[in-house]
Amino acid sequence: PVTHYRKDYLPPDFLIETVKLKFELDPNATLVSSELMLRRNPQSDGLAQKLFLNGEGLTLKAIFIDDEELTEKDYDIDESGLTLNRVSDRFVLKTCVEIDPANNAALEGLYVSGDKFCTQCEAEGFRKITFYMDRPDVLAEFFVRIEADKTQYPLLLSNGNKLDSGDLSENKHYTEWHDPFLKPCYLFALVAGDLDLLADEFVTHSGRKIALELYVDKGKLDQSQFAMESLKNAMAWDEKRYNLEYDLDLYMIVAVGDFNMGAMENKGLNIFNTKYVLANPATGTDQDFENIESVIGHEYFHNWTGNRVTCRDWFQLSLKEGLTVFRDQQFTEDMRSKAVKRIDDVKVIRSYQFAEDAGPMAHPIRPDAYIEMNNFYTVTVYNKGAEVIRMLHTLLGEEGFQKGMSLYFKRHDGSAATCDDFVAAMSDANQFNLDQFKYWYSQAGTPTLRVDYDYDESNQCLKLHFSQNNAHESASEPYFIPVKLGLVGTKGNQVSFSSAEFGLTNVEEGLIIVTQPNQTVNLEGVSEEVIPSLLRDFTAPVKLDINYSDQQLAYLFANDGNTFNRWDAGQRLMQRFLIDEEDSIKESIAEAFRALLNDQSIDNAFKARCVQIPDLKTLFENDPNGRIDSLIERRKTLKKFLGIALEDTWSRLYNQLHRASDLDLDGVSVANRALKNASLDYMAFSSEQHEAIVIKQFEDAKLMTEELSAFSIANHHELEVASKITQAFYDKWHSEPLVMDKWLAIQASVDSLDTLNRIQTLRHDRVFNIKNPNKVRALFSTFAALNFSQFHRIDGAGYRLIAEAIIEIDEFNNQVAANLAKQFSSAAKLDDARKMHVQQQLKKVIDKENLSKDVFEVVSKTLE
Ligand code: BAL
Ligand code: ZN
Repeated sequence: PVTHYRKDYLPPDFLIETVKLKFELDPNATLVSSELMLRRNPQSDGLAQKLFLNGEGLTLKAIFIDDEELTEKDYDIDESGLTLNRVSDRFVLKTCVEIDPANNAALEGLYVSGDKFCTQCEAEGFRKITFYMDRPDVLAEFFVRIEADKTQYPLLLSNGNKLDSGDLSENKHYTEWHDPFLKPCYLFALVAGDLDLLADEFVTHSGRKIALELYVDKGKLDQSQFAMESLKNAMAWDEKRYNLEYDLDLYMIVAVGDFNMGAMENKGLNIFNTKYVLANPATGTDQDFENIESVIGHEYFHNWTGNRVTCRDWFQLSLKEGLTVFRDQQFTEDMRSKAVKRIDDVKVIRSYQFAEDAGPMAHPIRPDAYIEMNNFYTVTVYNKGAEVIRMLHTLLGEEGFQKGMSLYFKRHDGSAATCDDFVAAMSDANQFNLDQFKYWYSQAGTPTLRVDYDYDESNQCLKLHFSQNNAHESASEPYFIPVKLGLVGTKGNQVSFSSAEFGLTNVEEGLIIVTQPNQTVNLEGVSEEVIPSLLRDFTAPVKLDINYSDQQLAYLFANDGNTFNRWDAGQRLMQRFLIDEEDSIKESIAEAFRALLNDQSIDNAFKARCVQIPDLKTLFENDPNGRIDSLIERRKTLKKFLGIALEDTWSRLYNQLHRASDLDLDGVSVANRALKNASLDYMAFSSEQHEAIVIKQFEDAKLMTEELSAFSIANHHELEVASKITQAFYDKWHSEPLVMDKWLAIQASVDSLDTLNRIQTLRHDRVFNIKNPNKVRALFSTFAALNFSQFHRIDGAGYRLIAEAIIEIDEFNNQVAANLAKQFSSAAKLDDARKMHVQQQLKKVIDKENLSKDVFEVVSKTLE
């Protein structure tokens, strides 16, 4: 396989001014006619005599240049595309190709899902539709005509505005579309089918009326209202916070059941995985609603950060993804609880991104090389990318950040830009030197920020000694690290401080910047002995290493004025038991929980986060020795201990918060349910009545959050009633695919020796379909990611299950197979016995005939 390097970027030799596409849709034999107006790129060296166009799996039917049919000597075709052997400065290329969407199980390009046609072109799927310069820096104006059978496909959609439609002979019809905004081909979309429509309208701040159309499978309209509300909220939010208005007159979203990603921001025609559209209170959990709001927002926000300004090349993916994730995080923070959202986002960084940064696929947020671009749609590019943007926001403030955004759009609207362009706009708009900051873009790995401190009472000075340690080989330069901090006094008070160096005068919270490998920061005017509360709100994606005593941690958990750090202190306290094996500390944890849970002034959503024990992925990542068996055992021990020690508290909370009739989806109700169900989970270790309570909650449930919690607790605690509940859930929901995904996922995550057998049975159930990515993720990815004990079984059977699934899936869907292969990324940290099993299984994978480059890239790096 070929490796592509960022340093090799060259501008395209030709540009495409306009694209005219005609689709004659047929599941097995769709004809795609294309007419490209090409001209030499004035920014190229002007010497190219040949032109290469990407094209894969296309059967060429006709080819013309300037209306003259080409002969075989005029062009060459191989498995990657078409080379035109003699080109002039300006010409029109016409091609007609045939493709087979019904047999496209890779779900990339044009494919059939259910009985509709849809597309997915990012990153490089357009080349499976027609011959084209499939690269994001070629921006063109698209005209699209779609023809299809009128009965089967009454709806024919593409990007932009509908220009025309009408009937044709043989019961066919057509529509014609024009997208006035120049776009790269990865944003092209087409949908054809027979769908239900939820229509609405949004009036922009300048008074323009935008038609909103949400298309779902027949019969699913009762699950589509929340997505529409989310869209309108997102449109209003982007105007208010970023002053960004929608540009076309029509915004369409189509939900499809077979989709590799979560959703796709195609201009004016988003295509969504049903998982991020469909939900009503009976079918979707509180978490589902939050996810839908966030993904609808994310794709909408791409209209500016991604579509109006796109990426010059795929190495710049974080330019649009890091920024848009940051924007969707802000949206959720503004719509819901800021502190709780921050906790949830940091958990993703700590459990998934830190692990990726420490594993074989580690890469900077702007990668330098790839074999298969699809492998780089990662938590690093997306979520660490968002952390890097958040640091800019922290450093420049809301106003400075918005000034930077305005300059970025002023400079780059309608074009393809780089990460450097973005940072330059931020820097220039604020006259803020970001040269050192840019190492966040070029270096991989998670830095550790070590802090020691001493207090000089006579001078009222607190000295903070920082040292940065950047573990990854690519990270030789020190980072520019913003550290928000406060000081907690002995009476739970926030103690003020000053710093001449950082322009802070008598503040209770302030921002300092660590730039040196070793650096001392003096805080003056500190009137008493304090505990420093550092990296508040996780102002940088680093591991903070500070040597608090157990008492200090418990104290911060009870008293830190920053909600995020308060939660973090609780997590650190639990790790003293889980990783450091301090047995005696479990009493203090129970005490701290009791105080927290009895405090009426604290929000229940926050309480629910605090009582969650760190997950095994995070613990494994944090444990220098990666002791799987000990971590699993100690986590179980702690949970059971807390269940029993706080028995009365859990059951009091459960009874207080349990309101069978409470169907509301507002923040308080969601928070109450989260804490109530966490309580029930703990109660299952003690209360004699817990089984009866679980059954009652399951039977009475009107909300999926309630029903699923009961189902999950019954399974995870292996209650006697578990199999009955599992069957009842199935009987009720077997015809709702998204609910069946939950049914599969919970069973796959049960820590029981029987789970492997269960998975073997489930994969033959009629609700399972290995060609559907949601099903694969529900059963196999959940098992590998969340069922630590069974995936890492010492006999290697968990690894075998996943390796065999990878081999099977790679036959038809390389992306899904490669994502599953990433589940082995912790291999290097495993003990010898497990490592040997992983290697054995991965060797089987790499020896597979016709292994995709997607899986090859992941597995070969893991085996290195
Ligand atoms: N651009 C791929 C899907 C997303 O990040 O929105
Ligand atoms: Zn995105």
